[in-house]
Amino acid sequence: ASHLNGPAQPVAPVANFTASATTVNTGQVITLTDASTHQPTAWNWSMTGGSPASSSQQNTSVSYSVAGTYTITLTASNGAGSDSHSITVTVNDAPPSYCIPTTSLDYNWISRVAFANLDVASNAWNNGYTDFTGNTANVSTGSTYTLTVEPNVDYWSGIDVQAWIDWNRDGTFSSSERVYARRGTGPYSSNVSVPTNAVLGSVRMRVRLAYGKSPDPCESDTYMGETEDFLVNISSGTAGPAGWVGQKQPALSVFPNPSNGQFTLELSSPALQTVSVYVLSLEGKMVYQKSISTEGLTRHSLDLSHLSTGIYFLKVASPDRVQNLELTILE
Ligand SMILES: [Ca+2]
Ligand SMILES: [Ca+2]
Repeated sequence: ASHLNGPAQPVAPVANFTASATTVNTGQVITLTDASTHQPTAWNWSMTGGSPASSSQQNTSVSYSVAGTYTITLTASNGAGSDSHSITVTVNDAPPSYCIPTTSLDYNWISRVAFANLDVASNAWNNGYTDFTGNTANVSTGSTYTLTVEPNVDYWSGIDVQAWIDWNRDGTFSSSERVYARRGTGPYSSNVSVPTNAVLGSVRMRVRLAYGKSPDPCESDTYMGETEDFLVNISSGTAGPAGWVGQKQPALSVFPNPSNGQFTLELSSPALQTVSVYVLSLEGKMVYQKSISTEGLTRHSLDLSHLSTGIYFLKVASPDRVQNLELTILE
């Protein structure tokens, strides 16, 4: 047993690392710090889809230009062996920046905005502009929702209420994106239809009340009035089953379908939630199960290539309901 008193035997590393964030916007840098044990001498980072896509430094960083779900793997090695550790990161589209209009006088302001499930009351004029983008209306393409604006009015004549939704998410409110316009006394209420080609995810809605003129979404010289901004989360009305609008179930789609067993599941969820994903055979036997945390528009790979060809049933269960979709696996 003399070797017990000899030099320490080399031990293969146990790979580990920390990430500065696991949910980021496109372009945002994630710092990755090695935390492997047993003295690795080489590091190999796999960051497929990122910039850079790989690194051999001990510590590194990565960013992603396209929204999605990505895997980061560190393989740490020394003379005794190697080990790998992986994490998943979620990349969301960075929100565009918007012009901020100002207003000079505290007459005639917005006291309430309601749209779909959103309903925000505000007590007073707030230097002409209030950012309410912490409040989200959940809508679906192809559906119609009521937009209601309640004004607090000191001078009735010439009140002009307008609203825009940045349907194409390009950071500007174009005239074709004006969803509401009314001059005169209220009620200020109208139906807004969500275009079928609207960009999915979070976009901005701007509501503006002016006096004596039709407000531009950006101008800063309006006499009196107020502007309020909100978020509108747009889900695909064709992917989700009818009746999900305004509730918390994610809209889902799967592509390609049929496939050879490699599917991508796309979920659009208005709020953070955990859903259970099951795949059942025609006989009702569970052949796949996965738990997914989702918020906003996310994509997840479903690897069913180990299953034999045929038809399967995908079930996505949220706390409120179960949604079903047929999957076909081909050769
Ligand atoms: Ca207000
Ligand atoms: Ca736009």
